Amino acid sequence: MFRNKEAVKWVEEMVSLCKPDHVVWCDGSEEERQRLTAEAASTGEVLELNQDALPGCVYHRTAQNDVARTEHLTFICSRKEEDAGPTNNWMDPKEAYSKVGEMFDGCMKGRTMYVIPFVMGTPGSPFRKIGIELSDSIYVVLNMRIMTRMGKVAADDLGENEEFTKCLHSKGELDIDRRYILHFPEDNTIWSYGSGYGGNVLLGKKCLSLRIASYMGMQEGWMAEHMLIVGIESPDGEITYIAAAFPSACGKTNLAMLIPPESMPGYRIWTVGDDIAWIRIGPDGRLWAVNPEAGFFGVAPGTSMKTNPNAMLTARKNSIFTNVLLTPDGNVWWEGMDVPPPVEAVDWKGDPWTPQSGEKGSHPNARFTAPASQCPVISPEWENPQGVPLSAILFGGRRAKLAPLVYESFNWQHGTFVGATMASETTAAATGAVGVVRRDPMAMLPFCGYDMSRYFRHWLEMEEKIANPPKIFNVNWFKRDDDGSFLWPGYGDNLRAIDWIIRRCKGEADAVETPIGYVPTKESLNLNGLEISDRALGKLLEVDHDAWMLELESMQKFFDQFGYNLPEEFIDEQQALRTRLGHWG
Ligand code: OXD
Ligand code: MN
Repeated sequence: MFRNKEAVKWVEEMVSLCKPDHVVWCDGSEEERQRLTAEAASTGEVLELNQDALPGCVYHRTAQNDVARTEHLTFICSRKEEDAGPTNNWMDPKEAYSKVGEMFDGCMKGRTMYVIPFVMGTPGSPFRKIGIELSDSIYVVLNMRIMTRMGKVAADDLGENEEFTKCLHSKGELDIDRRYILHFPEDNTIWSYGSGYGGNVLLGKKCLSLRIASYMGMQEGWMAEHMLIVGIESPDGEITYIAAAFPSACGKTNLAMLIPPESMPGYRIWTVGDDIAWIRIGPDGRLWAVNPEAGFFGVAPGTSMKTNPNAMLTARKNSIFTNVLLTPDGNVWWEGMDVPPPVEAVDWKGDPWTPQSGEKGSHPNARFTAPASQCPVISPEWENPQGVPLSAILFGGRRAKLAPLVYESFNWQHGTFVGATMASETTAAATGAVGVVRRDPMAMLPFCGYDMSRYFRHWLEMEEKIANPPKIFNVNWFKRDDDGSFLWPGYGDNLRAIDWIIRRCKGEADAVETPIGYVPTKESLNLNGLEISDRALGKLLEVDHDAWMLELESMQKFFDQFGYNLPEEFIDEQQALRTRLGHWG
């Protein structure tokens, strides 16, 4: 299957390092899936679920210390420390290869190494990237099979000469003290040791398609972003594409598959991607976005037939469920599934569980891995090698206070500043405290593969190359009232804010100019059929002068770490915001 000499040579080198008992070259066939599933089932690595209820589905539990991305163990190993920037962990590549090389040495004795060629993007597209992951985990192979175009198709696409990303993974001992996720941008190489959690080990996803690709994009003049992509069809049949960056577990999958409220007849949603966008300038001077992935790795808890029926339907077959609750009849359940819990079951840790036990049955970061092609509203354009043209880019996060429901930035530079000053309450997708506000520029803080101040400059420099830039907006579905309750219903009703955005792009919706940007007038939002008090709406659209003054100080603290490397444009934007607030207050 493999003609690529470079690939064969590299695999041989890694085999002599890791010393597996066997090496299996994956072809991505159905026969292979069945064989590997049976093998993993025989060792307990996966469990076959009830094949009547969930055909082709399997279940997996990770180690209890290995349930989320471990940002403190994730490193950018650029040759120069300053190229990793102040927001990334850095390790000298020589030290990294030697220290973690010792861990890889002999780590696959008694195990099999799977060679997984994969394509991120549509095979044959000039914009796709090819990687080869070597892993000692069948769970990884089965996930990569869903999340990427994997096997023969990738080996064929690679052909003889092309560059590919060298991805090496071993579960190692699953010991958190011997866990490292290393990126070598200058060598187009990723090493992941000691974890079995998706974000750390499905190396095509965060590691290649964001960290390594963001570095490639900076060099090659395109952008790799932590964004969903969705097409919104309005009642006149026109489809407008938008991309939206929200931090992990803030509802990208829900927005990408949104069901329009009944009171908005004629609208349809077309999913292109739920997590990653690769964005380039098209011949028409617009930005065009592709989803490099082939599947969804979605957060299960909170996903239900009410909140995201399309995700539930997508994951009904040929899917993998990780760290959810397992019912006695081989089915799955999680908190927020909106069906009664089983009377007794086995929880994500493998312990007996009852609804009375007071413990969560599934881990808050439990996941489903499901093929994008099974999504009932997958866009007919989702595999278009050229991507889809973007009319708007949205930034957003979880903010109980401050950020209004939606506002539009004044221009590209201001929009870049809005993205760069994004903040959000932390979630269970990464280890560490949950619910703490942290700055997360463009939702890329954990995923930018190089110095973030250079990344900001890359965004700013794109401006003059984009003849027809999309408009940039900020949204916040999570604003709370003084008693802690959410002011906005969220989910399907988020289409009302999106609808305003689309009409703004067409110059058809009213707004008030405020110091932070254009905020909708109450009348300009389509609120047909929505019960919301005038007071709540007022709070949702409010721009609180004093709170924004404090926000300026907090932005400053975040920016301070970049020192003189912070783009001057951001200092200008901060000053301009301060002046506008001064005139307004
Ligand atoms: C993800 C994440 O899994 O952002 O998409 O953690
Ligand atoms: Mn993500």
